[in-house]
Amino acid sequence: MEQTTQQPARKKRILSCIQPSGIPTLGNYLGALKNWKTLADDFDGAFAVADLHAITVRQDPAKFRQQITSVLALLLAIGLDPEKSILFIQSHVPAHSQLAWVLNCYTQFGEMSRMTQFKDKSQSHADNVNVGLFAYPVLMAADILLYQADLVPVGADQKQHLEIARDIAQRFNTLYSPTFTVPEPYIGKQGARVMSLQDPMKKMSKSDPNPKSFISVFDAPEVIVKKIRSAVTDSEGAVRYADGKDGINNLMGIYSCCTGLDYAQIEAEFQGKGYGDFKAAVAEAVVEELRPVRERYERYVNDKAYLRDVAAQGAERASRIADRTLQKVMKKVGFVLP
Ligand code: AQP
Repeated sequence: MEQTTQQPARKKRILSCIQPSGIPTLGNYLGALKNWKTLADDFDGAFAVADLHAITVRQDPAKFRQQITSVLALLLAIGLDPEKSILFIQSHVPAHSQLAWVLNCYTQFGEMSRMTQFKDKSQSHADNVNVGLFAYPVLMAADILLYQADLVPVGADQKQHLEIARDIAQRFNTLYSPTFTVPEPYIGKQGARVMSLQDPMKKMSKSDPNPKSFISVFDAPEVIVKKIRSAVTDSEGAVRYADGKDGINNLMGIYSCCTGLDYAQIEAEFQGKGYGDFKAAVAEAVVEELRPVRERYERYVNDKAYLRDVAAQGAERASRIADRTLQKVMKKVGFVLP
């Protein structure tokens, strides 16, 4: 009797990146990193330290070098397994810059001009509105398309960029022949959008010049307590989720992410209590949430040899996939291959 061998279904590939533009914040952690371990279990995951993206804003070389290593150690500390997922540093895979150049020539100036992140960042970095900042979404498209990623986790702020990556992929596929997988957004378990502790209308950002506005994932417990104690609230004094109470809403969101309680349960817990008690509880929950990450991070960050091995192995695995895609692209465009 003839036997049919059933191939196991290929897991979908998911790609996610984080910029080493500072020390990652509680926002990066609750909004993205915390979910990456689950994604790595469910999908074929590739996770990158997006150092090329980070130089769209001026970086101090010595600090930048440290931040890159630090973010790689953090990927290990959140539980990603380098044997299972591909963990790599973007600049170690030259195909990212090469494909980005090619894709620049398949992207219209008008499309890029509509990107809201460019408009925002060119206001906040008015002294350095560089071409890299403008072309950032094209590099992001190259990141995604090189790996033929099926899925990309996106927060609200990155939706427009994923749309552009899809448009570029479709355009190229139509002009030549199917080359790129057209990526879909991955809308996972609602990741929190954490806001600045000093200006809760603005998102918490690792490059914010005011360190009181963010909690870094490596802040010591006493620093976390101090920063939450000085978080902006309002004069009402009641812990409830409502329009116009951005500071309290933000702290409730953080508390909810760390404890799993919903807003009604939080309101019940703090009924009749003041903001002092509430802030102390939020601080304690954040300290406990970040404690295991910080402890594991300390172990990895000091093991330079291991980090070098992880980066080298990751770059090799990533390059194998990325180079295959780049070769296809170069051939279709008409370059003479070496
Ligand atoms: N405040 C936030 N709340 C929830 N999620 C957030 N992310 C960033 N800030 C928040 C998510 O973290 C992932 C990695 O982000 P990134 O480093 O690639 O870039 P970013 O969004 O520009 O992060 P920052 O901290 O604001 O960096 P800078 O200050 O350099 O611009 C992404 O999934 C992002 O959505």
